[in-house]
Amino acid sequence: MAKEDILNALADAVVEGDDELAEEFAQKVLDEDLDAYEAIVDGLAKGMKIISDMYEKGEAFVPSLLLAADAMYAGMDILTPYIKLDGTSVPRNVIIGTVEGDVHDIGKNLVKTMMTAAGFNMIDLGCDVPLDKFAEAAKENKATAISMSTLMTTTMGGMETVIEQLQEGGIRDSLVVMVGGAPVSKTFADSIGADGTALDASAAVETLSSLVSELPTDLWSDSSIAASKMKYKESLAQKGGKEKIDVGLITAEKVKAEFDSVVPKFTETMTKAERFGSAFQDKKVDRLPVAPLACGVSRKFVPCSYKDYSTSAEKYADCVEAGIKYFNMDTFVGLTDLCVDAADFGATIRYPEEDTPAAIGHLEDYEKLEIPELKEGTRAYNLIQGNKIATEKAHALGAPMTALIEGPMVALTQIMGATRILSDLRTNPDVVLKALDKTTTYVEEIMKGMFEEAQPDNLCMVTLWTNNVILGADEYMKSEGQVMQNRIAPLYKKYNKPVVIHNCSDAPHWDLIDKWNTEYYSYTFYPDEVNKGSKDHKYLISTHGKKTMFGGEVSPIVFLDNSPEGLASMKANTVALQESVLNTLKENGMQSKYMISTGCEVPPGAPCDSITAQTYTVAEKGPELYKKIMG
Ligand code: B1M
Repeated sequence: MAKEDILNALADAVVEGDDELAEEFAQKVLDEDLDAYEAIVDGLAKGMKIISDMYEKGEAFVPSLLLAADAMYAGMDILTPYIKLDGTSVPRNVIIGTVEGDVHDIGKNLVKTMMTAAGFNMIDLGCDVPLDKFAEAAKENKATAISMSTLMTTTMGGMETVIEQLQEGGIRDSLVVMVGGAPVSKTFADSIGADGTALDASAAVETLSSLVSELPTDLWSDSSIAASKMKYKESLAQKGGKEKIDVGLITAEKVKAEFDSVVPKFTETMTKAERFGSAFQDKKVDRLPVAPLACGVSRKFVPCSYKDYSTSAEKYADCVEAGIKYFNMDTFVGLTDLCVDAADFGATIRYPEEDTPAAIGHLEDYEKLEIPELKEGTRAYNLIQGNKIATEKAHALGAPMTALIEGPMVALTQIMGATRILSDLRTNPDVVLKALDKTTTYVEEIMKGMFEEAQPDNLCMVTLWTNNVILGADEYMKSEGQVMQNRIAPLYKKYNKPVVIHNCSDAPHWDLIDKWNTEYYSYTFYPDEVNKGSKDHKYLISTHGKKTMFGGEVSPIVFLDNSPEGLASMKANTVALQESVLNTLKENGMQSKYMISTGCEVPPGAPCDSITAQTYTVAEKGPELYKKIMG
């Protein structure tokens, strides 16, 4: 077989995600005495680049990438021992991980795969990595680079801390630091003193390779480290200490004091329930309803920790009450965290004080998954009780309550790990579907508990994976889509309740909204993902608006900025969004079917006055805008 044919076969094996074929042709490389390194770069890694480019164009989905990575690793295991070193080359160790507080690891795993393909020796610390572990591992392995990912704005600050720790230890100049993940921009990377960032996994490798090629040698010598330490001390002396304050608690006090001093704060002609109910039916209202998902932020009025908010029924209900009152929300969407079902299935959950709880210690065996009994002591039981009290409190304030639970697929990925589920969905679908059947049964139990016991006005289901960024429509319909269609949506109907869906991600499969007769759909709009199917209110109202009430669109990230400019821009954007929504409703012969909200939970560390910049602006300017546009 010609060399070109073998290299192409290796690339094809990776694109197809066929690990047996990758092993077979890797063996052929050795049998034919071809160069192992060339086979990795021009065969296996080339295949990985092809599938990665297809993903970026929306032509392939995450499961294909994960299987391609498995095939690439299978081929590399055979070839790597035969790479001929020139005697001078040293292994280029790269420490990789997702920073503390963040459990998103799909993107990090893809970056790792591409870096491995480029010849770097990756030392993977996993996700939710304690910050000091990065410097520790770098020192231990005399690393060439550190690659840090985060998907959440709440954890971005951790990257700066790692860089400070590297400086303190005198090893910052010994290596390249790259940071990345959806919220990381070039400006952010520069501001924290990172060497570079990149938009996707392929670009990350190119940037890393170029940065590493510029690194001088002898960076790990004692003298170099001592000089680096000295430099850091000098720069610290120049900067002065950095003050870190919790703006959240301080602004909560401010909002409360202001609110309590001028009760009633707003003169409104409709109660919250009347406004929300009318908008739901597209009837005339005094203004559009508003309800950002600011659950973790609302706890600052109580105040209580995020753990209390998400595990104590009473505290949860107190936070709901405070959120409706002080933020003037027209309903409270009770997102506690996405690990409630997972905890009851036995997954270990971490409850950081200032962050959203996260599932860790995923369960190993599908066979061991047992449907929990919904009884006192389970998190789901607690959530039902919490929503029962919260509904009473919300009603006392004239507001409807919207409880929230995670859907069957979110639960399953929390229990077993997302990377694993998404791969197994292709290679072992029956096992995944059986497990999905179990999480669905538990979700159904919780739904019944909510409808019969807690009786909130609405129950919102999180279907995170209804998403073109992760799964194609066909694959989705063969997994969660199927159970949503055949079991979950009918259960809503059985209890005569509206189907309310929260997607929490961009580019969903919009036609599913109709399939499930969805009556409220909460979405996020990402302007950068328009080519993958992310849509804004103009599209959604004109295509699905008559049947479905929409809300969301505003990125939760913008709430982190409570500088005077940040607050001013939030107010201006809120006015602009209302104007645009109202005009779109009017153009489509509608009156009010839309809620101003956020596409996902506002980071729990956000200051309260960034929330009121939205909610109070709607209350203050909404009536005037509504009159002007709708008459
Ligand atoms: Co969550 N989540 N999530 N989530 N989730 C996001 C990130 C979010 C943007 C959704 C939204 O707002 N609409 C939002 C963050 C908002 C914010 O910034 N504040 C969010 C939230 C809020 C949360 C929770 C807090 C929800 C809750 O409980 N209230 C919770 C977090 C818990 C925690 O971490 N403490 C949570 C949980 C989860 C799941 C567990 C259910 C699941 C993660 C599963 C897993 O990874 N193991 C999940 C998912 C899947 C998402 C979305 C839908 C998709 C993320 C993803 O995997 N994308 C996401 C919305 C979205 O982005 N569409 C969302 C695909 C992946 C291939 O892309 O990771 O961006 P990405 O990686 C890319 C690039 O970024 C780049 O290359 C990669 C490949 O091309 N890149 C680098 C990555 N690292 C790089 C490093 C580099 C360079 C480039 O240099 C070093």
